[in-house]
Amino acid sequence: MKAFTSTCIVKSTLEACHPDVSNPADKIAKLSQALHDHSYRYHVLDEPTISDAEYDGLFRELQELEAAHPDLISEDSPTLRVGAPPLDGFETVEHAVPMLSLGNAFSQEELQDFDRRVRERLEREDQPVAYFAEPKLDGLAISLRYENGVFVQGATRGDGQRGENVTDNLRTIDMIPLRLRCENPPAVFEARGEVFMAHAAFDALNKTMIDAGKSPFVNPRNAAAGSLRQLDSRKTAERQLSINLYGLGEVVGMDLPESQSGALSLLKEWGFPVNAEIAACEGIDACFDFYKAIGAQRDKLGYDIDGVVFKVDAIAEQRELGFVSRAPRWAIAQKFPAEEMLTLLEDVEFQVGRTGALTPVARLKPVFVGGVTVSNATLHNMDEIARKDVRIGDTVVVRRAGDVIPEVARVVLEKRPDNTSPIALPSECPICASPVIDSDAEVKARCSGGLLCAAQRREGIKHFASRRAMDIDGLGDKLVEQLADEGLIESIADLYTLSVEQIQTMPRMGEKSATNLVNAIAKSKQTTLAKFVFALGIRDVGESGAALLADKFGSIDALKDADEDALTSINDIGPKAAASVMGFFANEDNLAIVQRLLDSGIEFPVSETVEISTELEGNTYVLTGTLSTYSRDQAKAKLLKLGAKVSGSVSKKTTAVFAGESPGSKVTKAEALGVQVMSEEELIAIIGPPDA
Ligand code: 9MJ
Repeated sequence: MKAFTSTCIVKSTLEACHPDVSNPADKIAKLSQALHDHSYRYHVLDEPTISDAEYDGLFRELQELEAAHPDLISEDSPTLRVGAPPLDGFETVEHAVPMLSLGNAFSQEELQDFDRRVRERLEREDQPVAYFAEPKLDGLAISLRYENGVFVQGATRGDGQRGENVTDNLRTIDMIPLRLRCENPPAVFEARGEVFMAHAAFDALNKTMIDAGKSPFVNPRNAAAGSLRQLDSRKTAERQLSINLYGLGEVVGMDLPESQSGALSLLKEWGFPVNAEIAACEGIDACFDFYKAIGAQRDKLGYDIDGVVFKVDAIAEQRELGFVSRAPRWAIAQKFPAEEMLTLLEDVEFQVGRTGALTPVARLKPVFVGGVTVSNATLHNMDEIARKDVRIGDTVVVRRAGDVIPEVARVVLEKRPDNTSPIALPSECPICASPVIDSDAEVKARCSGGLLCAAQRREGIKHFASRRAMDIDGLGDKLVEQLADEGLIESIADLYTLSVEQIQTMPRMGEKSATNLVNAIAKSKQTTLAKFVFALGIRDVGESGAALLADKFGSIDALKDADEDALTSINDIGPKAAASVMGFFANEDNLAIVQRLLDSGIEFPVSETVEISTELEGNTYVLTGTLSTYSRDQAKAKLLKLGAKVSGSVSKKTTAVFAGESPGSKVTKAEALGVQVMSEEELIAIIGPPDA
């Protein structure tokens, strides 16, 4: 417990801890309950009733009793907050319900666009939507899992599907209840929120770091991330981390609240800290007013926020709106304007990406902006350079918003000296000297070297190893660079020939880390066809495109032989992606690499190919209202797989409208146009029930 401010004592609580109980189990239970209560009063209600010293006294008493009776230490004992012995690494845990990311709005217009999309989808064009507003905390998203009311697991967001198990570390955060404050806890309850570090804690931590001769953290967000990701949770316990909860994950054994505001009330009632600066906003104008009001108070909050999150309040409406990619359609983060600083543009170099695209990068006189020191910033492409009229030697405005890559926003022309020089696109690749192609059809110029170009190969290897591709644990960008610098790998296929002895020869690589890497590479051989296709890095084929290709063709052999008709028969695979797939497999070097990968033992379960239904091919459907067995996105995906098109609006070309509950104006329009309207039962008769 940290820094109590009140010294007022509630006698009944202390007496409750010192009753005439000779039974140690009862005494431990009573002391634990009293410590849980005081922690809740201090952190959630902000109404402490005992002093620091008194709390410490109770805590020590419990520690002594537990030391004498280790078999009586409960899973949610307050003494576990001091940390546990160090771990070798964090386990990965799967989120039962994915953790979402948020779409961003950077202007009032973008916020209004969001609102318009929401109203259109909800078919209530003329009625304001009830939103709920929350400050956007700038920390790390986490999920806390309670089973039968007891905190059992805490995880980072990771990629949204899987995160790191940081339970021991989270347990050290006093603000997190180790037990839900409710009578009949549900079987499973996941609370989601943000771990962050308040300014006071950040300043104190940096002072100790500097006093100890260590480099300080650059901003509170990095300090929070560094503290939460300590393998020794006793170190985390020494850091003053804060947490606020703002959502729910998996919940089993109870009815969900009907609104976001209801979810936050429930979280607060059950002992979780919830941000105080939250508000119901009727309509988007009220949201923008809230955004301005919070922006004005931003410096006085005592912790970093980088914007405001607006969420459609009614959970039924959230369900109706669904998701796009990993972001909900029912929420948006309105960001505060990016931080900007002036500095000198000293030089420009060209970076070569995985597909050969050349990106001009400004080398800058280092400048502190948006919480970090920036010495490189993207200039995007030659058109942007021309549009902004950037020259070497200019004073430029550098912008960095949140996590995004720093960019040169504009030139300060008034400060332009006489001796600036223009930025020219090189005619040869700076890495492999192959000719650079600058076609009008594309924004970016490209190196024509393909796999001959070391930069393209390196970027391809980084992509191949990344989490959503082959997921080679521990093989990050830096290590790929190092392996390539040492000449140990030239292509993705070389990864599977690496030995412990070879890796060990590299600087800062012991036998243990080399063995771990070789094991991780071997482990990646068990994968799925979708991930493998994505990992190959075929141009214009992203993660969902790769999944569709894997579904349709079922094997690399079938995909290799696919012609344009077969490829473009998949909804969402257009002629450009089809040409890229065919181009990739027409290249002998690529074929040789794929063969080497397969020969090294990469395996995926052979999936059944999904036939395109002739029944639905050429049909266009519209989904409206709330379906009870499917979400609209799931129904759409299934229709797409079966060859149908799915549209957002009804026209004479619409084959049929599938109407769930409260369908609204699309049904009226269909009837007016003589388009068939079908029920959810009829939909299921055509596409079958949802996959298990
Ligand atoms: C933050 N960072 O404060 C969400 N968040 O909701 C709040 N983040 C969120 N909500 C859904 N208040 C996904 C992320």
